[in-house]
Amino acid sequence: MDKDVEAFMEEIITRNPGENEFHQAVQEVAESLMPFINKNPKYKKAKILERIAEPERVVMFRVPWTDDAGEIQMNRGYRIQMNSTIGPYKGGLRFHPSVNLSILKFLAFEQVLKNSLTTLPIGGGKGGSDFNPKGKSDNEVMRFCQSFMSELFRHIGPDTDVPAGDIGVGGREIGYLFGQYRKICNKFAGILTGKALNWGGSLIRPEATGYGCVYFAEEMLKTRKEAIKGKICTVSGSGNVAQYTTEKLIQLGAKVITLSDSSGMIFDPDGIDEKKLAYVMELKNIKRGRIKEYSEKYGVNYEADKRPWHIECDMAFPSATQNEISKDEAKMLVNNGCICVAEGANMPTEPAGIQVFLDAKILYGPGKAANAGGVATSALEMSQNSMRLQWCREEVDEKLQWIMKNIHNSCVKYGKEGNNINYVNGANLAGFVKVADAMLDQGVI
Ligand code: NDP
Ligand code: 2IT
Repeated sequence: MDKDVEAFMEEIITRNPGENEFHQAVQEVAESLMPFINKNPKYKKAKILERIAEPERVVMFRVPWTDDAGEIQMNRGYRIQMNSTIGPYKGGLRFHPSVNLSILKFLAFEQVLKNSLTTLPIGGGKGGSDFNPKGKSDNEVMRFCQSFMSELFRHIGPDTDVPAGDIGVGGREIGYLFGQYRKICNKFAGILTGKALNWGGSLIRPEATGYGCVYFAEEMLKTRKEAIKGKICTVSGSGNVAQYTTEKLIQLGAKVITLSDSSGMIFDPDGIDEKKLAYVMELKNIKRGRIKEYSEKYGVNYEADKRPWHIECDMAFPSATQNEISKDEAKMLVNNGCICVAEGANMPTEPAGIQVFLDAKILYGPGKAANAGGVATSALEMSQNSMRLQWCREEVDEKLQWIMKNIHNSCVKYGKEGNNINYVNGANLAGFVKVADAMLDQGVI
């Protein structure tokens, strides 16, 4: 490891003991940025790297609620307000039993650079709870969300911090959270994104992360005179991002052959068509069932406790969670002829796996660039709320496509290395410069 990165990381590890995911995210960025910062002493002198790795504010709170049996349950809520230099804190809420400070700080840190890349005026934040929505009734989820918002409301606002969805938080949860905010604040305000269309939501927001990821992959392919049509694709996850990644890939003529959840994966060599995808959406979003049921309905293979990366493909779209592609799985993908990996999830590839992709010079689009379409469209939802207007589907989709092209251009500008584009360096540098310059402008605060 570079000596400056090593010294910097020692400090990060001492200040944030045990927060492995946070260390991982910061180290990747520090490795990209250190040579640039050393060449540009203004950033070094102002200690920008040290400052962006320290949240502006962390809120942690008790979330008590009563289950259907009348038993009192207790969870922990969080909101990490990481950086508001270029706009209000913006980023999702994750409800998953694994949620802790390390995971939310890594997500908030990534979010700052991602949001900067979108071209829109949004700062970075992330929040959530160790609440597990699986197996809970709608009423239990509602009571949990109401209790969560009964504290969160003090810390958010249309010009302060605007949360949205992430793992375990979709339209249902955003509805309950918004309702509680409206009741206790007596305000109808754009304090969350991912709202339903009939109360302030934006068209295309549910689709945006998946669609955006495919648009980004398309831009990457163009640099090698390739196209999506006819490509065999593996997708992991079967939630919001996986579903709309699959939908767009089908629309563009690709064949999606896998999906997964935390219990296992399905392999459908004939491809998941629109009808099968509609079944997945009903299964996951309404029945809240397991992906295994797909294999029973369509008579395809199900592998318990497996991820899809051993299946031969042209393109891979990790869309479930962090660290879901190991070094060995990355090697398997490359050896099987995969030419493009576009990350719908945040930090899905382990550092050693990223190195495999970079060494093989395949098209590797890191999450903070490839999945930025979701938060970008959230920012478009904020614009529509501010104007009290609603744009049509085509208008939002056009803006999303333009934004993904722009993010790709920024990655090319900052990541070009000879004939190759290093999208990791490109995204980290492009995201950093905008925030860093704004921090210089605004002084030591
Ligand atoms: P959902 O909750 O809708 O879906 C998550 C999917 O990933 C489910 O299939 C879930 O399986 C699976 N999954 C979750 N945790 C794990 C785990 N620990 N191991 C294996 N599988 C797991 O979430 P999203 O689709 O919204 O989010 C997926 C990823 O995309 C996350 O990394 C998120 O941060 C990222 N992202 C989301 C955006 C958005 O707009 N929603 C925007 C940008 C990035 P199961 O049902 O079994 O839990
Ligand atoms: O990781 C992400 O970018 C999200 N979960 C979306 C955040 C948002 O504010 O729309």
